[in-house]
Amino acid sequence: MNIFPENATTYGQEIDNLFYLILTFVAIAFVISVVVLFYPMFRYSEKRNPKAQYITGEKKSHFKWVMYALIMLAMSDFIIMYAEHGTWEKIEEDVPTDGIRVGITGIQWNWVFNYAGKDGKVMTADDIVINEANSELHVPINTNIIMELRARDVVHDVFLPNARTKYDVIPGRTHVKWANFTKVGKYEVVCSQICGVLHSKMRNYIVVDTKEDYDKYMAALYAKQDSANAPKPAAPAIDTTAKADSTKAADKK
Ligand SMILES: [Cu+2]
Repeated sequence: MNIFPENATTYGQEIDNLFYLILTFVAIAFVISVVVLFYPMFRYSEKRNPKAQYITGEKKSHFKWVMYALIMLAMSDFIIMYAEHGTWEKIEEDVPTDGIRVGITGIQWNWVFNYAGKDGKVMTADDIVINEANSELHVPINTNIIMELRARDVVHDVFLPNARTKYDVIPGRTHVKWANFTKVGKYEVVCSQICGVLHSKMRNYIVVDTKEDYDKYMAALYAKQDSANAPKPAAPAIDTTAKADSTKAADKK
């Protein structure tokens, strides 16, 4: 049985397992609560107990039941914390350094994607910026994708259901998250904090390509950027050349 969207990352299954662990504890707590609530209604009905009892809870025999509940609650919390700390560390603290860095910025109302430019760094002047409705962020398969998450105007929430990744993005802060996709496909990037009237339009995609397809896609993007930036035959271009020549001439002397 799988009640979740398809998992497409290396750590997604760990998150699902944690969900089921917590669900198990909650289900047990629910059953116990329902029994504790309804059983006394029958056991101590007016017919069987015409005179109501007044219990202060001070006697040990009464107080122990409070302690049992407290111990069970604390134990389940500790077991969950013990089970999840490795996953938390892996996802939140040990962010890989090797991989591809991308920028994902929430604006009213779109997700803006930044690919590194020729300098290999994101969020610099030479980035390739995709700011279109329902746009796609292409990433290669089996590679660490390091995502710099930001918000420009209000609080948004990056949600990648298929990567089991979700994070509130707050203007002025950068948070780094990562994912390593194991399946080729097209996966949603949505906003899950109501951020204004067109919040529901914040639906973009991460497209996981094979490495060859990704290289082809990026080559085309860079070529497009190059042609857009190509110097037009105008005065400034000639000026730059003249300057470079004079510097060379100075070096020779
Ligand atoms: Cu939003």
